[in-house]
Amino acid sequence: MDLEGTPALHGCRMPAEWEPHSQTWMGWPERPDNWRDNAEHAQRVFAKVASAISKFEYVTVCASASQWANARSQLPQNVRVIEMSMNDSWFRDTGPTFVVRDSNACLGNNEWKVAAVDWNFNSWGGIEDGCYNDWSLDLLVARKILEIERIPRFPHSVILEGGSIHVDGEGTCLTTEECLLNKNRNPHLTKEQIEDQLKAYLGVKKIIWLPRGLYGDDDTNGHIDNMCCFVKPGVVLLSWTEDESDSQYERSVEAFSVLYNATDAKGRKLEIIKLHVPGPLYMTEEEAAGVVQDGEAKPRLPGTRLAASYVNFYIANKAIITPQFGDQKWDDEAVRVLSLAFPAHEVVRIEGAREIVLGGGNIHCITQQQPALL
Ligand code: KQY
Repeated sequence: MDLEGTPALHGCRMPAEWEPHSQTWMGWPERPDNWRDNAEHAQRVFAKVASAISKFEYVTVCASASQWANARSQLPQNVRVIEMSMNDSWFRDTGPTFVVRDSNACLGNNEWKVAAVDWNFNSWGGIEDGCYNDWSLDLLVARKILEIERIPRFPHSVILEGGSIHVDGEGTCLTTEECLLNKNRNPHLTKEQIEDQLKAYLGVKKIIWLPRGLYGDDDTNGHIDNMCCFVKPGVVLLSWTEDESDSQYERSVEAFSVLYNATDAKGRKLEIIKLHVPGPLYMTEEEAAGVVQDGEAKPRLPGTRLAASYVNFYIANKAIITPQFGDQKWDDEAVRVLSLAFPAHEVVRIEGAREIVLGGGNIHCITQQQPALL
């Protein structure tokens, strides 16, 4: 069912990721021009992520017709596997952005409490700049999920990926200018008009703009979900490095200064927790050689700096699903920092997350939470 008007007009807000979920949605990787060796390594890591989350909440994995049996065989029985076509498997970006209507909004007997925004999508920048040339199936992913769940939909023409926004559930949205103001998304909209859209569709009151995302995050033009996220209202985690010779350094310092001087929708100053990046990590010859370079998708070149960050974790019910890159020192440090930041959650390590980074994102980018009906 399609709804008229905007979520804010219906009294809705996008809940924070730590609010209770009814389930997590994921896709299943397969395209050989993005995932090396016919996606065999990526599939193993996606299966690990789904399996880890499924210990804390329901998980549905969507796989194409030709991959359904393979996905079913690699995933545990408590994970639901359904058939869905897609161009790639980044459900943070192609899935719905769920919104909730809290119980104090006036509801009739049969009225809905959860709805979702179905944003427009152009493969992270369109034909010139984007990651692949045909995204027609991705455009239907959010709608199909909402049909399955019988959840009402707010269709929207604005191009926006879920990885480009984070909310605190109390009126504040974090994003980056590098992505949301990029001319390859919504060139006809000014910053003020984009703010108005975020307010109307996420139910937020205040937007904190970081200038840039993570160094090397060129696929997404600097999504916020690799750079900075909320831990709870008033507290953020920021991708950090102490190495002044690393190109990441000036981006982190610049973001720190914006966050330090910011206040949120409730007028609070922010506490900033630094989360050191791994590496730097680079794509190897062997990894690049495993990707089919067919002209349909962005080429993958050896020596490319990988957009690897521990901020790209996922908050499941009672668990933090955390990427690990095989960089012992910073992997352990990330687990230490996240355990302190989320004392009521179990921090679960996902080894081999490098395979997701090779495709251009990480655990947060491949997951999408559906809020619980409370
Ligand atoms: O960062 C994300 N939310 C998704 C990354 C997609 C990269 C496509 N190659």
